[in-house]
Amino acid sequence: MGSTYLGLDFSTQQLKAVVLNEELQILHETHVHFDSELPEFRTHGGVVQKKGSKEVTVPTIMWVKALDMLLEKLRVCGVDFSEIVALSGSAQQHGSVYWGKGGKAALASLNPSRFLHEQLGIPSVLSIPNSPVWMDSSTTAQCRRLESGSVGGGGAVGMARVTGSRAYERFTAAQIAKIAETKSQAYSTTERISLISSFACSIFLGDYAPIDWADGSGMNLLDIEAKDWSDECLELCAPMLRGKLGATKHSYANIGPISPYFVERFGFSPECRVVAFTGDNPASLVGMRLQEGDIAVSLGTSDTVFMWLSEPKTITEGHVLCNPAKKDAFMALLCFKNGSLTRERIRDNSADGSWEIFNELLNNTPRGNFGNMGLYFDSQEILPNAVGDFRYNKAGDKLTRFTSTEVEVRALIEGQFIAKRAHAEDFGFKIGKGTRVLATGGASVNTSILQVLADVFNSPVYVQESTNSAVLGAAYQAKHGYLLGSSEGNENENSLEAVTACLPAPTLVCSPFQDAAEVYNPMITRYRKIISAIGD
Ligand code: ADP
Ligand code: XUL
Repeated sequence: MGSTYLGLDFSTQQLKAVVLNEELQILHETHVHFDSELPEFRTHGGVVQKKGSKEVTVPTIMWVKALDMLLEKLRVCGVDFSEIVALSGSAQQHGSVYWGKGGKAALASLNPSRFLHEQLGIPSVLSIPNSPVWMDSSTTAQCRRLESGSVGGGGAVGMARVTGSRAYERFTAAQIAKIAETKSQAYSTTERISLISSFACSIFLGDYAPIDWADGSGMNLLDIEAKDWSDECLELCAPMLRGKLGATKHSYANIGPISPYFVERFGFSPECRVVAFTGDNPASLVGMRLQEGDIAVSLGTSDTVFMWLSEPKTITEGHVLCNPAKKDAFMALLCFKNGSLTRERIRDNSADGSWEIFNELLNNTPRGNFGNMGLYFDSQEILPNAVGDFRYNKAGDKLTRFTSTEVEVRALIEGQFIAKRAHAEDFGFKIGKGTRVLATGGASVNTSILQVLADVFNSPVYVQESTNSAVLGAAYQAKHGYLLGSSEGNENENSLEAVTACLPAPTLVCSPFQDAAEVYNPMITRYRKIISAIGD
């Protein structure tokens, strides 16, 4: 009998799963797409947002129903659950789940003859039915309050020094603070607050799962060097919070055996281990086997850029998180909210909804786009802090539209990558001779887009076999945590590097053209001028 590993990813638009063998090769892969397969929740792009509102939520039970469906799909595609020796998962970051007074008891006594969503979707289990998610930007007042305290010496810089980020609207502290203020009754009956990652982990564990350090770094509550909640942050955020958050654990902690529900309903082995779940960006870092000096660019619902850091640094534009692969390391993360959904909007308006036509238009325009530049922020962007469409011609005049669809398409893609490079350089990233750009996420299948990425970064772009690095990372962590065991011995022998050494190197897909630096270096300078003017 072979041993296998299960990885899950509760991403913004879908729930994904992968089953890997001992050599970490993919045996099965499946997903549940929220908008199309769970239409009763009326999500758009996986979330619910009233027109004109900054509030963005998800009915928490949708993720549970998606899990019921996903497990059935895995059964149908022939997965032998009894061979899975360990599982782990990842989830969109920052979103929060509120367990009511009956949460712990419900998790411990799930009836295997019924679906999970029938048993968990009741008010005594979930004290607040809708989870705020990372796209929410309704908590500016709470952010200002969090930064007005004396955390780390006070202000945005003090908050960043302790928690790795200044107070951000989508981060969990601001979201919890808003719930404690506006839904104080429901807050007071909340027994536990989970991140989406630790929520999903709790279901498999049959008990409240700890929040891991990497995803916990996206909350403005964790002291990322002490690896414990900051009492100052907790006090500024909401009453009685330490007890509601529970303990924290490192990201590959082997936390316990699987709940009897899964043993009886699906035939999992009672020995199957549950390894801590983490955020999708930390899991992607693991899935891409990022090395120091590399830069990873993930092109999903959000676009993100991440890098390995050996030491933390204090920065107010971007985030420092605990590293999910190594306990004493860190990672840098930049998040751009307007990723795939904005690319889809321009594809629909300029290319008849076809990626093929979109790519033709992109390939038919020269690097530098005749001096035109565009920035497109459908919803309030994080980096830079802006919303709307901004188009400029060679002379720097602001335009309402470009003269052709091909100029529009190239302006979008160049603008998105120029922003990524400029903000990564602000973070301290330096392009060198050995720089590798590792691309992942849904849009990384598109080599026309990746060619622009290679040119803007003047560096080769690599991909791996699967574009779903978060779900792969989760499965690698399952093996990593499993081999370490609950005793946590053999850290070096079973480092993530050692565990994943059997995998092939990533594949080179695009190299920059000779003139790339000459074309794009001045455009980076121009981008900085444009965004400082937008900010004025
Ligand atoms: P998430 O994990 O955030 O749900 P994914 O990383 O799975 O998202 O990416 C999904 C996105 O991939 C879709 O919204 C779609 O726009 C994009 N995508 C899929 N195929 C292509 C393609 N050929 N070119 C560009 N983008 C694509
Ligand atoms: C990261 C962020 C998003 C979500 C969804 O800070 O908000 O990337 O994790 O992918």
